[in-house]
Amino acid sequence: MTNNKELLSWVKKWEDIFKPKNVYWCNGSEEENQDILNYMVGNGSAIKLNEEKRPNSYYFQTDDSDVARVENRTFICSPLEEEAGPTNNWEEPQRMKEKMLKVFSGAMQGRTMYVIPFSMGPLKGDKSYIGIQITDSPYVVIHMRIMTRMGKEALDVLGDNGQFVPCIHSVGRPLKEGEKDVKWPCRPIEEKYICQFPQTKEIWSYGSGYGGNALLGKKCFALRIASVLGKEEGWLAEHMLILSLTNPQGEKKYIAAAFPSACGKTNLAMVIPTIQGWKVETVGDDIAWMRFGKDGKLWAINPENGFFGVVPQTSMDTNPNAFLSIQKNTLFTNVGLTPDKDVWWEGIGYNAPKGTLNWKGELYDENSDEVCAQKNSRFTTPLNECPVIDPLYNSPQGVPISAILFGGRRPTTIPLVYEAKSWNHGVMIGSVIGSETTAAVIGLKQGEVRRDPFAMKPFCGYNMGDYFKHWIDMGKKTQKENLPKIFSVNWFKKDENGNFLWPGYGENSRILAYIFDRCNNKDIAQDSPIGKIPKKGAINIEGLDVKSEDMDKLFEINRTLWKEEIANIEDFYSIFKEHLPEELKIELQEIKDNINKN
Ligand code: GTP
Ligand code: SPV
Ligand code: MN
Repeated sequence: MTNNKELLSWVKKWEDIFKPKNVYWCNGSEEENQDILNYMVGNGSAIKLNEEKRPNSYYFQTDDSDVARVENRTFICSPLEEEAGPTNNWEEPQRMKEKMLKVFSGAMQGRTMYVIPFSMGPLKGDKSYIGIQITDSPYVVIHMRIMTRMGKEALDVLGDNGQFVPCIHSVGRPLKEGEKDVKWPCRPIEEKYICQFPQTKEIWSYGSGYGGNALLGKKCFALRIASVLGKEEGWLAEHMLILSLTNPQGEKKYIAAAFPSACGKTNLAMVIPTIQGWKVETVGDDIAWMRFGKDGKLWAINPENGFFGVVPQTSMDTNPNAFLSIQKNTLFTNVGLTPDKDVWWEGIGYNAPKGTLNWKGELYDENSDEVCAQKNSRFTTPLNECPVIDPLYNSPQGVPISAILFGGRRPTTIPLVYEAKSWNHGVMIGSVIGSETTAAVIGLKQGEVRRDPFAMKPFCGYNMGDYFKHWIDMGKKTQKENLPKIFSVNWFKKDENGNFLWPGYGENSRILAYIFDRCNNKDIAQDSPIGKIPKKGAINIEGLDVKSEDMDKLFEINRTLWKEEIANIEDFYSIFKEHLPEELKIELQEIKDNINKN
């Protein structure tokens, strides 16, 4: 299997702590995958879906307490609290380790301890990193197999002397001799821990089996730990989708976009343009690792190998490419289950068949207020199931980025699209992304606007003020003309009645096309107090069903609201104290002066 001494002794150490029934090294083969699935079907924790309707697809239900990331149980354990900064929960590393070792001790009794070697990024890519996850959750194993390059090949890349990011995970439910397992073993919310140790680049996770809490390659490694690696090594680990856009003349550009959780990354990454002759292809839908190449351009890879996407409202109308990506070879968690063993959810495009069960396994009643599919229910499917996957999605060099977009759910104030005047102005725009909260996190009051800088508030492994500075510094690493242009977008502006002013989804391609042309320096933008906005007529609205007064509202810059916005940003900035870069204060002051001018 491996002769990597460090790895072997590390696995042995954890075996002694967890005291599992046995240890299993994952090779990533189809046979192994099938064995684990069969085992889960056998013990009732998975259901095989109808082979005719959803070939090779499986269904899972979690515990009520384990349906999304738990931000209040997520900790950045750096030696000093200041290193974690004001936007993270902090605990001293040694103290946290002592606490966790108590609950880790014997936590895998009666279970198998799986050892999962995986690569974030294409195998052997010079931008890729190897991780090893230890887990007692077979659900995690089959998900890691889709979401990462997992198994023997990753171990081969590691070799005898390679370094890996150690990822420790237990659901925290040891089984006594003869005790029957529950369907979804986990701990109550207040007993869960999702811990990152930035100094030693370790991850320890306890008590949850779901999503970013448990698939440790994703948010814990590819964002929280990688953001620290990026700061140390001079690159960027971001909560961004990556797409390519080809214009009717056949010219292609790559765009990255940061939107907070459940704010439209998967949808935009796979969007089908409504405007003639334009094409979008997908590189990634959640995470981008970006560094400057020898040519001075910013090159991005998607470190993941699959999609872990929000299910509700996914349909042939809203996101056909996502819908087509989940027809087969897909794992579904917390959606509805039909009597003929297919899946169903709100917004799938047809009514629930009689006898459909909701995500808790109870009979679904369409007249009741209770949802059928949990709001953060997810599909897990390989990247190569996507009908519009970009030919370069697996390229170790990645793709050159021409534009970076920042957005969130903003019912007021923020126009449909505007452009930063400079890199530093763009960094300011990213640093103050705001969004109405969504179901992707447990424990937040829904529908309130919170600041989520760079969509990284839950995912930055160090002081967010220093992270802003890192972005400013990245802008000095190359010539100005090589820097991507930066834009703010907002698909979620609402009218007085609370209805979206913009149809969104496929129609967002009209904004992408405008951005594409701006990247070619087309003279279609004009100055405004907050940045560059499209000149009248610059956005293609042919065949679009939006009233012209609504278009005006979408681009309105309301000075009263902007004054409130700036005051709110000043409050937000104040939490970073001396970690807030001077450059951002200057950028904010300039906008403030412009807004106050007349
Ligand atoms: P994470 O996986 O949590 O990081 O989320 P995400 O950013 O990938 O969000 P996703 O694309 O899954 O979208 C989340 C929700 O936003 C879904 O319910 C979508 O239907 C909805 N949504 C996406 N794009 C749009 C849009 O352009 N307009 C509107 N109104 N809703 C959208
Ligand atoms: C997010 O919350 O941004 C996600 C889902 O992409 S999870 O993997 O659970 O973090
Ligand atoms: Mn995400």
